[in-house]
Amino acid sequence: MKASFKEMRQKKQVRDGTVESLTSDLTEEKSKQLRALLGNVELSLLYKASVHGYKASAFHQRCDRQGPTLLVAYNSSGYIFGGYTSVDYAQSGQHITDEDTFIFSFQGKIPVCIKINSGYNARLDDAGGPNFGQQLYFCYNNQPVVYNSGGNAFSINTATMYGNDAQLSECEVYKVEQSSQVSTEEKPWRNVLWTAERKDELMEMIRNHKPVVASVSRVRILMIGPVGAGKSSFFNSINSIFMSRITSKAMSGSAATSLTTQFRTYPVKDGREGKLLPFVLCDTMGLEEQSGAGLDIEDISSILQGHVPDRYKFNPTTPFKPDEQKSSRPVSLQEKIHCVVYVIDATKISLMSDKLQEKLASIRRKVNSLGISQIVLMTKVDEACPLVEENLQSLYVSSYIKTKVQEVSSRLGVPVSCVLPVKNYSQELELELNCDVLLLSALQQMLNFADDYLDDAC
Ligand SMILES: Nc1nc2c(ncn2[C@@H]2O[C@H](COP(=O)(O)OP(=O)(O)O)[C@@H](O)[C@H]2O)c(=O)[nH]1
Ligand SMILES: [Mg+2]
Repeated sequence: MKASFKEMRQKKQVRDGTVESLTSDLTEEKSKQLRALLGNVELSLLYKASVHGYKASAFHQRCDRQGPTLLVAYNSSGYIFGGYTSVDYAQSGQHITDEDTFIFSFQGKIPVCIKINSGYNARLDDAGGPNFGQQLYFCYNNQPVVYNSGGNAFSINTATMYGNDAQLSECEVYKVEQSSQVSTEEKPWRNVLWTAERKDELMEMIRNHKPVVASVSRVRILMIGPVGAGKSSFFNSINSIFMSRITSKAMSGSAATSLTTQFRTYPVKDGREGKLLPFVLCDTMGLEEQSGAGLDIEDISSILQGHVPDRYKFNPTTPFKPDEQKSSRPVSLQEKIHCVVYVIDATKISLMSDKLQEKLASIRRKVNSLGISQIVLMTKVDEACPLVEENLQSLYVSSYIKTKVQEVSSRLGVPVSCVLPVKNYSQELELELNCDVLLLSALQQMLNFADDYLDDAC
């Protein structure tokens, strides 16, 4: 394990040449949570208002031209909050645009982030104290206070953010640097056999899978997740493995919002001339954060209960209405969804908005009430962790991936054991054994989970 707290106590050379020891007020747990927000980074304390003074000049003396920084403020009501900017402070007099900037506040254990609204400046880079969106000012007027001047750069609720207690007990600014070290676990936290035999064994198990209920010939798996999470890519990846070459049947990587939300069901063949495999992957194409955009809960409920036909185009403003005749006919178990898979991008978990989290929670309640099994497919593990990018076999020794799995588990309220990290095929031209083993293990798990539901459903 890396000494994760080396940034907590460090010697700093100050202007008069004396060496000063700065101690962070962040607990190890909170520091870890904040670092997880920013990827594989280290924090080093540049400025501490109780030591250097709540003065804009003191702040600039220590924080200018330091690259990306994270500000963490504290008040005596116990709130810990602040913001991040990826652009140097430089007193340039310029308006700064910074799409990566965000403000945050710990709500319980989790730092909840608010991204900057589009079209707004991140700040005016002047000689004043630190501010976010020319809206949230720290050390305002060289005083230990935070001040929300109003405005629309950030959608702030000051009660949630800092309990409306504007008096600061501390204000710290950290330099944010990409970590050169990647921390690893001593032992893998899940065991995977990364061998060709294991791949063959998994493929054989999947081919021969017989759902526990005889009337169900194919397990129906529904993939739900935001646009760009990797739903189409997962289908393409599984299809590629069984076709023994990279395929791209489902359109992947298209527009940022799914204007028409079409329901697609994808059976997979065992090779070009092969039989159909005993599962169907269903793609909903998009789950937008806003209500009135993308799929809503009623649409999903109709899909779960087997009312929605393949290629049905949802209307984002009116929920699906099954036609009278068809809906009076009882839907067979074969047509219903037997396993729900939430597809979540590993690199976006910490920045998941409250709205999306709420939407997922209400879907989960619906899925629970129908007794359907649920799994989280955590995609893009290669993008999330450099160690994994280099070698997929490092997946279950990467501490970072472990924290991401725990985070997605707590945000979505599903057990850690139901979170399956994978790397989809995205740019590869050839299949790769490690990738296959991981993807097939995930699929095998989905089939097992579907069996648990079917077992109960009859
Ligand atoms: N590096 C990497 N890229 C991925 C992965 N999964 C998906 N992508 C890429 O992410 C983008 C969006 O994926 P897509 O499958 O279209 O997402 P969808 O909107 O959920 O169907 C595409 O450019 C994919 O190539 C993954 O596991 N790793
Ligand atoms: Mg898609």
